[in-house]
This record gives sequence, structure tokens and C-alpha cells, in this order.
Amino acid sequence: MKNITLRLRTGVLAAVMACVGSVAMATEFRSSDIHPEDYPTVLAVRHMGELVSQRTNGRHSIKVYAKSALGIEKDTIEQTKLGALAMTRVNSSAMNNVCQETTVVTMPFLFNSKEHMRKVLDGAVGDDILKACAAQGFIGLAWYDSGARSIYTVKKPIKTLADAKGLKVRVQQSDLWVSLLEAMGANATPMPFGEVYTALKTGLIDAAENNYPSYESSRHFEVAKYFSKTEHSMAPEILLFSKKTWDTLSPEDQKIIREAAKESVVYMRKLWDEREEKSLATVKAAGAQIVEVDKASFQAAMKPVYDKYLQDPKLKALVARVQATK
Ligand code: GTR
Repeated sequence: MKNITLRLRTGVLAAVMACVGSVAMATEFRSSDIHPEDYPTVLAVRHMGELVSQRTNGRHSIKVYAKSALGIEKDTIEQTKLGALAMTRVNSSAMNNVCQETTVVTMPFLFNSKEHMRKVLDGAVGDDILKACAAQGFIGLAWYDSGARSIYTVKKPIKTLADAKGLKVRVQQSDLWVSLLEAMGANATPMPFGEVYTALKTGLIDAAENNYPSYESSRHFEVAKYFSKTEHSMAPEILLFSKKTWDTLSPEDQKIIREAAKESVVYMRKLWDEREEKSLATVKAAGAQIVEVDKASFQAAMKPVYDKYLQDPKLKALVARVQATK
């Protein structure tokens, strides 16, 4: 009798344990983004989530919180590091001060074209930079496109480097970005993305810089209508997973997540190319002026930025590898 009770108890306990085990393993990973629901980065992580759900039979899923619902990029990076948040999609620039190697892909006029950028990010250099972030608590899953960034102004268009002198330009919260705008002779003002519209409108800043989709979706074009094609950086987007959370997952699940992230890149690029065209048409129709600039003068001014950052042999080697990628 005693034996039977014991066996029964053990059986019940085993069933409960199995149940608890599977509950603990079924996870909804929260992922943050500052962009609106229809932005390519948001849609791409959603797509990735569908792949993860299918391939784990619903054991894992991803819930994307768009529109800064979980905070500004600097904060979501911190939360991801702590494991309070499983994933975050941010611009590589927001990681510059956290994982130094990301500075490389943010460097001014580094990529010759969209094709060059994609080739570098898809190759060993892209992978090595993603891997380097593990030391800071991040699993770099993928790079997404972010086009070329250009300066847009409220009062008058920028055509040459001299026009940038003394302008108060909002930059992302990254030391590299401060150096970059300072090298242009501008006054760099770091500030979160969500504050830029009002800052432009109230005259706190004279200018900001971004790609067409962000210029359009943020409606900055309403307050800064001169979009000068400086195309000074192609700093890509980065998709990060919390290493703390990652380390609790099985190797099989890690593989599924990695592969789904890589596949979402293909999906994202298609959306991105379409969105760039659509955004350009939207801002033009709304009266934005797209201005050609003397790009060479901007490019020449970037020497101090390279001199400063390439003092670090690690960064210097990575930049050389990017430049050697044809
Ligand atoms: C966008 C980018 C965001 C953010 C923003 C900014 O292009 O997608 O992640 O970095 O620019 O300027 O803050």
C-alpha cells in the first residue's frame, strides 16, 4: 500500500514537473522598436516571430512593441542587457557607446553603395561585429537596412560644407555622431528621436539627419523641408537578443531563432526598398525639397573622425576589411 501511494505520488509529481517544465519553456519574447507599426523594421521582426512560432510549434513567439512603447533606444538596450526585455531593434549608432565595434558600420562615407553595405553585413565582417557584442551581454542576430542618412534643415538648404557651419544639428546618442557633426563644423546636439519634431519646430535645433523613411514617418518633413543629400552615413539597424535570456534556451531553439532572424533580413530588404521610394514620393508631394550637395567637401572633412577612431587597432582592422570588400 505504502509503495503504491509512493509510486502514485511520484507519478503525479512527474506529471506536474513535466507540465511546469513545458510552461516554463513556452515563452513570448518581447521585442521593442521606436518605429510605427507599418515600418519595415517592425514588420520584419513580426515576420521573424511567425517563423519562430511555426518552427517551435508555438512554444516560442515574439511580441513586437512598436512606437517606443517600451522606451527610447538607450533604455531598451539597457533592459535587453539586463534580460528584462528579450529583444530590441535599434540603430547601430545607439550601440556605439555600448559595443565599440558597432562604430565601424556607422563611420561616415564608409560604404560605397547599398550593395557594398549589404555584402559587408552579410559577410564575415558583419558577423564578427555582431559576435563582438556578446561581451557586453548581447546576441547580435541580424543587420537590417537603414539607407543613407542626410541632413535636413528648417531655414535654408545645405549645399556645401560651409553651409553646415554653426548649425545646431540633432544627432543620435553616440560619441561618434558628435565627432561626425563637429567635423562638419556643426553644433552636435544628442537627443532621443522622439524629441526631434518639437525641437525642430520650436527652434531648439536647426536641423536633424536621417533616411527617407524616418524623415517621412516621423513627419519631420513638415518642420524641416530642405533635405540635403549629404548621404554621410549608412549606419544599419541591428537586432539584438538578450544574452541573459539566450543562455537559458536550448541549442535547437537558439538555432531556430538565429535562422528566423537571418531570413527576416531578406524580407526586410524588400520592404525597405519599397518604403524608400514611397517615402521619397510622400515628402516631395508634401513640399519637401530634395537638394543636391557638394558631397566631396563633406567627405574630405571626415578625416579627423577616421584619425580619432582608427587609433584603436581593433577598429582600424575592421574598417580595412570593410574597405577591402569589393
Ligand atoms: C532611424 C533609425 C532609428 C533611430 C533613428 C534616430 O533611422 O531607424 O533606430 O536610430 O533613426 O535617428 O534616432
